[in-house]
Amino acid sequence: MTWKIVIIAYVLKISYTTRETKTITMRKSIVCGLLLAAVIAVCFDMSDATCGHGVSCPSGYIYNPHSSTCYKIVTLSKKWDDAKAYCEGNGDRLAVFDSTDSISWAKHMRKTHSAWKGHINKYIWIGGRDYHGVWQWDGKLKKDIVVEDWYPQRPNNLGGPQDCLGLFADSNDLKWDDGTCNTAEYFMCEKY
Ligand SMILES: [Ca+2]
Repeated sequence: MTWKIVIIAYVLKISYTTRETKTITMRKSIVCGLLLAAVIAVCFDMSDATCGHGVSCPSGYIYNPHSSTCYKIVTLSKKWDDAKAYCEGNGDRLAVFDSTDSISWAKHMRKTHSAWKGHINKYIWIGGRDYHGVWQWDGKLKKDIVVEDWYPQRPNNLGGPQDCLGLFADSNDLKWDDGTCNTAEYFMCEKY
């Protein structure tokens, strides 16, 4: 009889332990699930380039998979320096396109994306500048522009020094032009 009681007690102990383990496992799963949900919620709420390698951008910005950054055409007319200050004031920079893929992407977006195609024929400042005869991307790095996409016969310094870089459209052929920095134009910011 005693040994039966011992066996029953043992079985009950195992049963209780298993249930306890299951409960703990379940609790752990719930906690993990809640944490994951919280992280996802924060990512969606931030909705910027810090989550998922920039798959989502802030409202009004378009994600460029080639640079993993976000771009926005700002429909305010500003001189190049003021445009640069505006972008930087928002934690952005004037747009940089330093690869053929990014340049092609921008052309494609201006022709097809609902937010950009309305500006297909607008002159738009981007982040390049002629510093003493060397075209460079502005910003902290100030690196030389290596990959180029100039419109034919550009840069041409038409009517005087033209030291700032603009996206120029002619018959929908979107290319680069050297523009007069003090001319007020739309511009493009990049969240990087
Ligand atoms: Ca020019």
